[in-house]
Amino acid sequence: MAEEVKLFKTWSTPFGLRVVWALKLKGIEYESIDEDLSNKSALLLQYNPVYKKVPVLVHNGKPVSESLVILEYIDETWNQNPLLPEDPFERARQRFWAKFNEEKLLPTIMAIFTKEGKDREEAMAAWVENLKFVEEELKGKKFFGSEKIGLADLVFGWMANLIGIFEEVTGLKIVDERYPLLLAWMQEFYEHPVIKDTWPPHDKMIIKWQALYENYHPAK
Ligand SMILES: N[C@@H](CCC(=O)N[C@@H](CS)C(=O)NCC(=O)O)C(=O)O
Repeated sequence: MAEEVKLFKTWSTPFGLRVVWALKLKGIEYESIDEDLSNKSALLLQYNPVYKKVPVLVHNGKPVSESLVILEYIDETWNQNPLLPEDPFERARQRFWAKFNEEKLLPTIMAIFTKEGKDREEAMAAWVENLKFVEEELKGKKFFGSEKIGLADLVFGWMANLIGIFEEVTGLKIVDERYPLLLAWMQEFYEHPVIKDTWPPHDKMIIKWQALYENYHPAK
């Protein structure tokens, strides 16, 4: 039976991009379905009734939700170009950094983007602390796993694009020269042959994030 692979996402979702990258790295053909989150389709609600979010991967009719779960599903289903290494300790490290991104980096960057005054300063201080750990982890490596893109790189991938967009919109310097290894990783990831043509249009992203920023920081 021919495989049927569908991906429900939006044009801009960083969580969906992770899945796009995993499928591309594995060379899996798929149909992309872009949702309008202000008017979610009946299929999205049927496939992801718990979270009602994108991405959802539907493989031969079976839906898988939550991007980290989807990445592991893809890796277990299609063995070529593994996202996770063989060694259990190295696998644990990749998962650790993925969890660190979700639990430490994402909430902090969103606080920097949405808050003002003391709350923003506290978020910035937490961000700087977190980046020190990332910088340390990247010592002597091109990617988190070493020479090849792996699961943790896909999870951190949003930084390669969104940090620049956030800097443009907020006027803040979010990743500075104190983190040369992270900056080099961002560049390497952004320009990777499998990744470089997948970024959403820059102008459209600026408009989207500018509008969100103005919602959080209305002119006084
Ligand atoms: N933890 C989820 C997060 C996914 C997520 O937040 N998706 C957003 C788009 S970027 C969404 O679908 N939001 C719709 C909503 O919150 O109603 C994952 O990793 O897949």
